[in-house]
Amino acid sequence: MDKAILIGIDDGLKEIEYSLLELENLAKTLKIETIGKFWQKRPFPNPKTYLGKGKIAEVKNASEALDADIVIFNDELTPSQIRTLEKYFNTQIVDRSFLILSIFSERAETKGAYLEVSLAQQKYLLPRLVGMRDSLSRQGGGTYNAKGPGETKLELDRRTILRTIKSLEKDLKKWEKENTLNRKKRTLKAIPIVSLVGYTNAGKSATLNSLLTVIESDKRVFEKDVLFATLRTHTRKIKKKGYPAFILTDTIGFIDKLPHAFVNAFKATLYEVSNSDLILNIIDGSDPKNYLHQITTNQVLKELAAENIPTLEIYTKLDLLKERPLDENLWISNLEDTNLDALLHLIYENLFGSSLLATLEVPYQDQSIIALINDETRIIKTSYTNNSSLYEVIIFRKQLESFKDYLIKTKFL
Ligand SMILES: Nc1nc2c(ncn2[C@@H]2O[C@H](COP(=O)(O)OP(=O)(O)OP(=O)(O)O)[C@@H](O)[C@H]2O)c(=O)[nH]1
Ligand SMILES: [Mg+2]
Repeated sequence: MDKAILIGIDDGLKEIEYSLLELENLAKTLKIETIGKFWQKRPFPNPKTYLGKGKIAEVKNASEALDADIVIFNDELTPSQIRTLEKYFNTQIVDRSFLILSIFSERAETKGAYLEVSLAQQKYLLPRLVGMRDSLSRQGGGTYNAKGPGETKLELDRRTILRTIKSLEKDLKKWEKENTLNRKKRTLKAIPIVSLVGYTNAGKSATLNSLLTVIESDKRVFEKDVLFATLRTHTRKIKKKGYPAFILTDTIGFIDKLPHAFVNAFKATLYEVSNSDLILNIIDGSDPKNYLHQITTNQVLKELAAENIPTLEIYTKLDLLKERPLDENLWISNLEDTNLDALLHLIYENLFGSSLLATLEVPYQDQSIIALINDETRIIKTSYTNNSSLYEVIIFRKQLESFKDYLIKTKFL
C-alpha cells in the first residue's frame, strides 16, 4: 500500500477536516493509505505552492520523515503549481481531481463510461503535461495505478493527446446518438422521467431498488457502501397496478470539487437528469454534514442546467437515527422499507397532480379505454347500463385528459 500525506486549505467555506476525511476515503478506494494530514487557513491557494512557504516546508519535512510515497492536494492544482511542487517534493504529486478520475477509470465497465472517463482524463492531462511528466511516467498512465481502461498507456505527447481527444469526442458523439434513439422511442410514449440525484453513497441506487421491491420487480441495480458505486445511468419503468407509469433513472453520484473536465465529459450519462420531469434529491439523513453535500448537489444541478426542474428532497437511512426527526421532510429507510409508499405517492402527486374521485361512463365497445381504466386508475365501484359501464375511480388530475370524453363528474378527495 502506498503511503500518502494529504494537504488542504481551510477557506472558511467548507469544513476542512470533513473534506480531508473524504479525500482519505477517495485515496483508500485506490488502496492508498493516509499517514498524515496538513492544512492551512487561507482564503485561496497560493498560486505557486498551494500552501504558504513556511507551511509547505513543514509538509516537506514531515513527508520525508514519514517516508511518504505520495502527496495529495485537496484542490485541483494548476499546471504551474504542479511544476513547482514536483520540483520541490521528492514524492509523487497528485490532486483530488486525479484521484476521482482514477477511481472512475478503474471502475468504468460500459463503453459509454469508458469513453467519458477517458475524455475527462485526457482533457485533465493536456495542460498538465509538463508538470506531471515525472509523476505520470512513474504511474504508467493517466490513472493512479493504471488499471482498467487506464491500462492503455497514455502517450505523453501533446499532439497525440489532442488527436485522442478528437477521436474520443467522435466516438462519444456516435454513442450518444445511439442512446438518443432509444430515448426518442420513450419520449414518443410520453412516460414522465424521474431522476435520482445526490451525493455519492447517499442511497440513490438503494432507493431505486426499494421502489422496485414495492412493484415486485427484480431488476435491481448495484448498491454498495463505497464512493462511486454507480458509474452509469440505469433506467427502470415503475408501473404499479392502478397507477400510471413513470421512468426512474439512477445515475452517478456527485462529490465536492468534481474535476472541471468531469461534468462536461459525462454529459451523455447525466443527460437524463437535465431531461427529467422531476428530480429526487437523495440525501444521506444519517450524515450530520449532509448540508455540505447539498451545496455540491446544487452546484452540479446548475451546471447541468437542471436547477429549474421540480425537485423533491428525500432523506435516507432513517433507521440509523437514534430519534425520529421532527422536520417536515420525507424520511425513508431502504433497509427497513420505511415510508416507501409515501415516497411513491409523493412522486405520483408531483407528476400527475392531486387525487380526485371521478365517474367515467364508457360504452362497452371502447375496450382500450376500459383496459386503461383497469390498468391506471383505482376502481372503487363499477355499475352497468344497457350499453355502457360506469366507473367510479380514484385518479390523478393530469390523467383526466386521457378520459375527458367519458367524464361525467369529479369530486375532490
Ligand atoms: N442503513 C441504511 N443503509 C442504507 C440506506 N439506503 C442506502 N443504504 C446503504 O448505503 C450504501 C450506499 O447506497 P447506494 O444506494 O449504493 O448509494 P448511491 O447514492 O447510489 O451511491 P453512488 O452510486 O456511489 O453515487 C449502501 O451500502 C446501501 O445499502 C438506508 O435507508 N439505511
Ligand atoms: Mg449508486
